[in-house]
Amino acid sequence: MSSAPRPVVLSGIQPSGRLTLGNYLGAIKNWVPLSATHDCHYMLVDLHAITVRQDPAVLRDRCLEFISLYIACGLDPSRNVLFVQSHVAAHARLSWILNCYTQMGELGRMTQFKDKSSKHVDNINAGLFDYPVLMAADILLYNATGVPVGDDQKQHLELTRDIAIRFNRAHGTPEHPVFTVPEPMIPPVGARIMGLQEPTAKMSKSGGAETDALYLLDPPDTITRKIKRAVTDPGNEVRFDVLEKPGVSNLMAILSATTGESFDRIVERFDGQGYGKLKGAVAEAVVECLRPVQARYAELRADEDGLMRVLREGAQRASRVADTTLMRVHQALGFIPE
Ligand code: ATP
Ligand code: LTN
Repeated sequence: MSSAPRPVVLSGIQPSGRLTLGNYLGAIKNWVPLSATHDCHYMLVDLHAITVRQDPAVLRDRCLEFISLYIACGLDPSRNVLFVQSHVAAHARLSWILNCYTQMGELGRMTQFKDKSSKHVDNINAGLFDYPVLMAADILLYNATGVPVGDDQKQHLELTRDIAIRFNRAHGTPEHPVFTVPEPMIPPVGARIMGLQEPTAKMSKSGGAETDALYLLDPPDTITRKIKRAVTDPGNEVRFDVLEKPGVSNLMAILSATTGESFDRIVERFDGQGYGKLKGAVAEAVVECLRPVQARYAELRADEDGLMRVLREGAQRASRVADTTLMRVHQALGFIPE
């Protein structure tokens, strides 16, 4: 009996620092349940990571750390295609083609480009500018219908959709589009976790102060200490108000995303109790949420041969889909078949 094709999702994270609670709550946590209903592809985007200088030995180690963490967070390699972007040549190949369908002005408007180029003034390279085109290639190669990401990636997703629609108009027909136009899948809570020291900027795995981010592999006492020292706001009332109370609102978002408790319930529970009690509860919730992940991580990271097997198999499965799309694009462009 043939069953209808399942919708496809694809997402990725740059191995450009240590994974944070923001990466987990905004992205990975939401990837896990999707394998029940979707064909899931999750990458380590190492080609994207080198838009900022990386130390080669650290990058290699980090990729193995990330893949272990993906699995430890619940991404079973038999139910999800887990792979490294640079292992699938079609990403770089499609990216070149899509460059010719993207305008300089579109890329210049990307807020991530503006942020990163102001942080890395001595290395504003063409790859940093072109980053969203490679991301569009990542997504379009797999015919992804949905892309589960945090809120900060919405603008890149909109550009991907524009590029796909433009290419389809030029080279497809309404009945036979070349590319599937993807939709963003952004979680309602935890979509943007902010820094603990700077709650008006997102918690980031690279570049921020050590105490600004909670890392997935931080020991429990470090997590507790960082949360206890998180910046809060004047007054002592626990209430969700991103403008007036960015620090407290961020702690509430972390608590809600880790325990499932609603904002109303949190306000009720901490009414008249002050920030100290809230911080204690947040610390406990984060430690409990990460405990099983950290335990499983240690076992997985110790088996490097096993991790390499997962990556090889993932690359083979991913290449089959990606190469088929690339050949369809070549045909649409009039390139002589290989
Ligand atoms: P970098 O600091 O190197 O730019 P990053 O921590 O912003 O990295 P990315 O690799 O750019 O992480 O993003 C990976 C995924 O994690 C994306 O889906 C992104 O939306 C999500 N994400 C990153 N930071 C946060 C955050 N603070 N809150 C929620 N989601 C986040
Ligand atoms: N740009 C993304 C990482 C990324 C990605 C992708 C996310 C690269 N390729 C494809 C989803 C789909 C970021 O989070 N900074």
